[in-house]
Amino acid sequence: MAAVYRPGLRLSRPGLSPWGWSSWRSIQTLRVLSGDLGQLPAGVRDFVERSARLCQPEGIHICDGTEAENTATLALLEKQGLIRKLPKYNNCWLARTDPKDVARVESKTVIVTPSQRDTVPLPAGGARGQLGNWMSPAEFQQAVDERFPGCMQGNRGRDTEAGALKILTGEPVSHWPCNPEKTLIGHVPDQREIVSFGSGYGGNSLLGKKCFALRIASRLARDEGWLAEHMLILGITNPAGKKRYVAAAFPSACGKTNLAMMRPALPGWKVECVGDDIAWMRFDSDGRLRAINPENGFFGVAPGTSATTNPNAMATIQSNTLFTNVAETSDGGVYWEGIDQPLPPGVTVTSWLGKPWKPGDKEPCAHPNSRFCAPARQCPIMDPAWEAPEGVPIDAIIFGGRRPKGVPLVYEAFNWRHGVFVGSAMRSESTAAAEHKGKVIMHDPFAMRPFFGYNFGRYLEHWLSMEERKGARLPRIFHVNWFRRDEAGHFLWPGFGENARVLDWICRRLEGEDSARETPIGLVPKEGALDLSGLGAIDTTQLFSLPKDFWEQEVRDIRSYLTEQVNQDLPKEVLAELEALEGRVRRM
Ligand code: SAT
Ligand code: MN
Repeated sequence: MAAVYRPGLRLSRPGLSPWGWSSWRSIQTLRVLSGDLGQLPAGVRDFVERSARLCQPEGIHICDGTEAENTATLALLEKQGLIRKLPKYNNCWLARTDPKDVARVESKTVIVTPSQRDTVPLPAGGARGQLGNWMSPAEFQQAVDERFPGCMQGNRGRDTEAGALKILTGEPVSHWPCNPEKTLIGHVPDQREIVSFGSGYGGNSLLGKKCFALRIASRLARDEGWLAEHMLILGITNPAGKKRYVAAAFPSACGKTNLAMMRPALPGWKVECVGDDIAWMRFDSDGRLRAINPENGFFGVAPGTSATTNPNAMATIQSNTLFTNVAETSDGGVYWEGIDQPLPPGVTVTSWLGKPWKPGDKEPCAHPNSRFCAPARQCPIMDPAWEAPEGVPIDAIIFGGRRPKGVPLVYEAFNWRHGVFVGSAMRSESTAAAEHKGKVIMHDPFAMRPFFGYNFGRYLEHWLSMEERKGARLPRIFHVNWFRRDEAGHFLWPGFGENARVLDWICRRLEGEDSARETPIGLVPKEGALDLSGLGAIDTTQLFSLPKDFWEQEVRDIRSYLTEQVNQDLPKEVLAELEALEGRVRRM
């Protein structure tokens, strides 16, 4: 299965593929180092053979997925100097990548369809589209032809590779195999194909993750009537033993993994984790929305992870974990910003760039997007049903963002259609890209902006259509914001384990409790309905205030984003929800 998503491999047969195979140089024999080509299903074998003829690797290794194979692969990577052992833990490893290959590259991530509008809405007034990148089949064919022929050939003195060692003419920059100038992450949804070149970073090269489980799967889901979403899934049990499952979508830097593994601060409550990043959801024959996590592990951001912010993640990564671009301690451990662990006397730190580092240095010791990659089963609070093929029943969907101003701690959508609008209008503060100054509030509808596999307008139609499904019991939709600040810049809400108090209110709403009051933007907890016992002073007036001038500006921004970016493809129902919100804000 893994091979299907490997760089350059295609699922289609030659006769059916629009991409030409004829120009590939043929090689006489395919050297199979491990496994038996003859044992593969005919389609897979065909695919491997054609890919090998194209890329010309020195040998072919057919994965068997065994522990022995894993051990041998780690040993090989260690020998090649690509990873090093972290002796402080059990079977943990550190990879330091080329500093140019540290994150997803959105500008080089494309969806290939004959018609541009199948991939992206055409923005109004010639504005630059922000909802994905389209590439024509002809341009894509050319890009593939420029990159793949012979790309796995060793010892050729060229700096091109996809899986082979980098050999530069001149000083080697790093042993990390990558080709940042030529990186391309291509998706061909009509053919269910992914073609990835030039990057070893998780989101670009673990093709079962964002490429398949979100981009290709969102298109499959649209065709087949289900949902592939950028959502965590968690189970929450109240002190009386009543359990509910919720799914939640947050843009990056909003603490998705922390919420998925939360240790509730409310006594008697229990949270269990089903997944921290992706949810595949479909209605079962009883009309319940059921979710599975299609992943086997966690690929989480290391900086900021600590025994305080996420004790369960810290427990998960003590063994069998591959770290990338974190700092290393002289006693064979890992280190990063916000790990919240004092360095033992005499222990020194080497930064992700391989330089000596000490606390107080200006540059961070770990790359801000440094990661841990660990098996999900090691998380102490994995839900007993996390691998259940039928999935877990979802009662609520939570959208959220990092909003320093104006957006209350929690509100509930009036109904499904309003909830779809709330998802479309999601925004979040992110550390600005280099070309911006300071922090900016970015639109990130459904937290899916970099992951849509097809036109976002049609995605909205697909979500709206769930309402028409016969017998569907639609989950309730909520919006949360843990990050509101007061005038002095202090957080108004403690967050982390205390977020269980918000989940408690959501669960009580699901039970039918009359604990909400209507506001122009949605339903918020009635006075006293949020359990704040033992929390000390919380300024609920500020936490839930809805400044008219803020919301006037917010609806203006949402309108210009949706009408410019989604333009002709904006469903009339979503536009109607926007107009209804504008009217309510006007009357505030
Ligand atoms: O950057 S990745 O796509 O690999 C991980 C993530 O954003 O969830
Ligand atoms: Mn993600």
